Amino acid sequence: MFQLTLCILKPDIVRSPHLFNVREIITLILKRQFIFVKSKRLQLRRERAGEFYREHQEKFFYSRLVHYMSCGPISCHILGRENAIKEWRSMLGPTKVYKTIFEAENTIRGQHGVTDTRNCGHGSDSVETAQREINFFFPEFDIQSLSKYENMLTN
Ligand code: RTP
Ligand code: MG
Repeated sequence: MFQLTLCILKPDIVRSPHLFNVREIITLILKRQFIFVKSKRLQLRRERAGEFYREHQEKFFYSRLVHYMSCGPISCHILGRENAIKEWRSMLGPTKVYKTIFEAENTIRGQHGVTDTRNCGHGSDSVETAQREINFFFPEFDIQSLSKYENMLTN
């Protein structure tokens, strides 16, 4: 099933002198047959970062997560593809760094992740989350226009 998902490349991937990593990751995404539907680069305020990750507000890592996500520009993308949600998360790899060492060295987090928090990328985890997260960063985007992008792929 054709789906949209939200992809975020987190601050230490975007921040100079690592700009090359953004290009490298975008190339990898294109090679996996995703389309970039919309992209924007922005810097989150602390409150907005906290709101985005509010489901984690009781967790011990919430404060450092919010600090990290608001410490520099992030690169946000709506990606489209067959099973985009699962495929993008599988490209990202596991949240925990130690898991990438043994099971998923060849993933984006395996290659570029630094710690469990500074794990370089985000991907929506369900259709409902993808809708909410796309709307969070791209309120001007009409999610109902999804079929238009699907047609771009099939025609
Ligand atoms: P994401 O939401 O960013 O795509 O990551 P995820 O589903 O793989 O992981 P999730 O459990 O939703 O955690 C959200 C983000 O919180 C940071 N985190 N730090 N133990 C820690 O220090 C820890 N655990 C999670 C990561 O930045 C993670 O992506
Ligand atoms: Mg998550």
